[in-house]
Amino acid sequence: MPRLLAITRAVSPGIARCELAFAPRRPIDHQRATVQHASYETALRDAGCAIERLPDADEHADGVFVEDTAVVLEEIAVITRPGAVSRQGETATTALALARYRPLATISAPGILDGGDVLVSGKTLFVGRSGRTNAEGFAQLRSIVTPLGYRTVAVEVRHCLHLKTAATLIDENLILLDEQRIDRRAFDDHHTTAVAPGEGEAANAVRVNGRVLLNAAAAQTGERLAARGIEVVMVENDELARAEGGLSCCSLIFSMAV
Ligand code: CIR
Repeated sequence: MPRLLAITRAVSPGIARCELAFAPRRPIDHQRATVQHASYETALRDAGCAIERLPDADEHADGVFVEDTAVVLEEIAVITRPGAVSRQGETATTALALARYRPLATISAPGILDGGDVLVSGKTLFVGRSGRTNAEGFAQLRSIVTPLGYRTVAVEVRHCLHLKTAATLIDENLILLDEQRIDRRAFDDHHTTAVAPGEGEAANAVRVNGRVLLNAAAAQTGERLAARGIEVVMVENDELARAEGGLSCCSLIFSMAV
């Protein structure tokens, strides 16, 4: 099994000033978010990841959501240009860290693209066209990855922040989906399985070394996946959920052995 690295970043004390697109602004308990984030890192370690924390970036309220700052493939890491202006400064430290593991490419203005919009399944990239990823960002990503043999498929995202807010690859060719927010027909050659009713937050999960880390608030979905033979680990994330962040948002996971 290749050694996996998970890049993370501590929760900023300014997290309550985060960007929000769909969720109402509510208080966020920094201490509680930090404890839940530490449990998340432990779950990643238990699943076989080494953890590398980026330097603290307290000035970036959303800095914990490192997923949005890059798209890491086997051959290359694409440093994004986040769609929220307040987040664009987050990418510098991600680029420094990733340069040790991959050649880098970058998305540049007027393109915007958030990593949360890019769902990678083998040699296919499903790319959300959301409030954070525009046509130019999509076109730049496509021109970077097409020569590497990847197919890019644009997916309309209107009812949630990012594509992966409501869709996760949880097994080979199988996507866990909140059908209220993302149309399953977007995933042409893939199978899909829906989250349990009322458990939309479960659709943002993390697949790592054959396990699926799932939002602890989604017990029924957990049972459904376990019944399919999938190893499920429940992880609490309700505090960062107030910042519209799910489990996948808090890491960039990739193989070090390239
Ligand atoms: C934002 O609006 O950018 C943050 N408050 C949440 C980002 C969550 N990231 C993700 O879904 N990949």
